[in-house]
Amino acid sequence: MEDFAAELAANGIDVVQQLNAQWYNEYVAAEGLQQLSPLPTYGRTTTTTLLLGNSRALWPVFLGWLSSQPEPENLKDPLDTFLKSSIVDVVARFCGTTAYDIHWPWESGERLVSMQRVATACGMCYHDGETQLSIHPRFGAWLAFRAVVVLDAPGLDCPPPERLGCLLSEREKAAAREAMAAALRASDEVNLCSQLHGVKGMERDVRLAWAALRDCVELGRDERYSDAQLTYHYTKEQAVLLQAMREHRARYAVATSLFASKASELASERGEGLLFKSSKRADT
Ligand code: B12
Repeated sequence: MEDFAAELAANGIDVVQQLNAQWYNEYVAAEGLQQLSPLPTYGRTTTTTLLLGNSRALWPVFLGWLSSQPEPENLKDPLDTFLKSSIVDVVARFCGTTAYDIHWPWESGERLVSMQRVATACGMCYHDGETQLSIHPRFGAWLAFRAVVVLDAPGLDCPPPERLGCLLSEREKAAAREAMAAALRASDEVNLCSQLHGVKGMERDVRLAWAALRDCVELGRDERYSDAQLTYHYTKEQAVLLQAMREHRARYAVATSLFASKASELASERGEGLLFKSSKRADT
């Protein structure tokens, strides 16, 4: 499991939480949420399930991947493409011949999984009714869910963990209530789904209003997404993304040249001609 988590983290998916599918199924049944189908259990009494998500750590990895694409400006839905291909690839390698099923946050109908309820059922996050966000003890409101993977394998041999208690103070809740009302006022309430999760992305004032709601949560403020990440998540504007990619490339180039000059400085201090000397030594 550690190798699997490390590989996902290398792809920017730095939050991996194991649970049993049955914990989620029992929770949504107890809440009477009939619109949510149970997760598959493969006929087992406990079934290994993984909730995958990311913090701000995703952004530089994603920009690195984007820079390596032959025509980044011509990619359709680059973030979803990157996430889907990395998750599918790592999960397929990890599972080998074991059957599995990946649920994505954008699926609907019988395939709809409430990612927030999964996070609550496994005790990873507190679901806050004022912000309608899952709050993580470390990342606060700055966490997104990317997939739920169910494997045909026995799960954890223990009861579900305790649900996390409230992580917000009364002051934060009051601020969130106001911010939610302001965000709803700034939005087109009839078309909330297409405006907030649609292909087009949010207008500037709408985006700022929803970001202000997240800012009401004090926990995890240091984990806030960078301005570029936040703006891109909300607006999906290609210009924002390409600019961030160019800045990332420039930072990477500076870091690489600093590293190279430091390495050659150290080598000359030791009287070594960096690559030639060491390859000669390997030959002898
Ligand atoms: C539909 C949806 C919405 C709808 C909810 C409206 C509604 N009442 O149906 C709208 C369009 C308003 C919305 C908005 C946003 N969402 Co949304 N949304 C979803 C989605 C795709 C499905 C939720 C669902 O229908 N669950 C099924 C029901 C039966 O289960 P439930 O647990 O009872 O779900 C309810 C709550 O999720 C609640 N809810 C969730 N968000 C919001 C926002 C508002 C304003 C309200 C009133 C209710 C509400 O409404 C759901 C239906 O009653 C999930 C992804 C997923 N598959 O879980 C993301 C998800 C919940 N959204 C997310 C985010 C980040 C946002 C936005 C910030 C937009 C964005 N692009 O970043 C905004 C603002 C939310 C905020 N609180 O700040 C994240 C939350 C991450 C977290 N840490 O909690 C999720 C998990 C997506 C993800 N990939 O991570 N969302």
